Amino acid sequence: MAEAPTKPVLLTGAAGNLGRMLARELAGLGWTLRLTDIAPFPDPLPPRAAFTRMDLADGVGLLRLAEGCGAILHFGGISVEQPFGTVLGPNVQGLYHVYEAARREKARVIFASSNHSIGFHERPQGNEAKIDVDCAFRPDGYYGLSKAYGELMGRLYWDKHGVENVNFRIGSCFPEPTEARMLSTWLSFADLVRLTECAVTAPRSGHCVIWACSDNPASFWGRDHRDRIGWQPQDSAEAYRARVGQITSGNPVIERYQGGSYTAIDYTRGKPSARDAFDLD
Ligand code: NAI
Ligand code: 15L
Repeated sequence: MAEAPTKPVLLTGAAGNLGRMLARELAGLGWTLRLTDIAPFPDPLPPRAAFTRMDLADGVGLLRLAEGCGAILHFGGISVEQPFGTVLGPNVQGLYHVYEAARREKARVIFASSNHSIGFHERPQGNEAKIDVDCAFRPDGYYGLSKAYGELMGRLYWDKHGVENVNFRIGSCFPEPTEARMLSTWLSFADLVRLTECAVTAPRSGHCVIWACSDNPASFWGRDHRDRIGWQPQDSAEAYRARVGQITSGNPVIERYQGGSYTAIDYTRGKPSARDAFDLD
């Protein structure tokens, strides 16, 4: 276990599923947290934590909240597919406010990106190669597009301003896998906590992107920058195969692509019947 960070850490999205879990677990590691969300924090406040209710649209508020912080864990915003206009404010403008605050504080940003930034890559079959983290963005909706934008924002702020950032391309972070796809994409809560610890406490990160899934033999994903922050996942979805391995959608679009059900939302291209129908991809 690494030493707790010496400076406070700001956590956006603190009232969300992952935010609540991180608040509890990181406080348990002795971290001093500033929590924020547009929604009220539903749990008792952990020790050394303060909560401020705020919209990510409030750029000045975020600047104030980030004062003195060494890292910003950015988990707030729209977390599922939504219309373009709904995603835009929180996930694009809000992210810009987070990066401006990080720039002023010389803080590191830990960004909760998503597999949906690359969701239209096909799932590898048999011995087909797994994709590396520098693969092309292939967002599977407006939400995934906002995550691709978020990763690129990190690229820009590192290249131009030296703002370090670690982008977690999260698969499916839930207490347990609930369907066959998650045998590939599942990230356990404990692996996310360890990943967050590594991302914040690593001496240097630069701009890096991590496939944030557990040590799943069926993972779709190959190389990334985890060595830079010293993270290795310790859990595996494989133990759940007997329970969820048969739970599939029966929809050929969903089953073909890594992003699963998100790829089929408002999908108008026609049925993919054979791989060669997509020769021009
Ligand atoms: P969640 O929806 O439970 O949490 C997001 C939080 O952001 C909510 O508490 C919400 O109130 C807050 N929020 C929304 N709009 C806001 C605004 N305008 N201003 C301030 N706060 C706002 O989502 P979850 O599952 O906790 O995910 C956290 C992050 O991780 C999200 O960014 C999500 O995109 C990302 N992620 C999560 C995955 C998962 O499997 N849970 C997978 C991939 C990415
Ligand atoms: C995500 O990005 C979502 O935030 C989460 O709710 C899941 O849908 C996850 O991706 C997934 O792909 O399973």
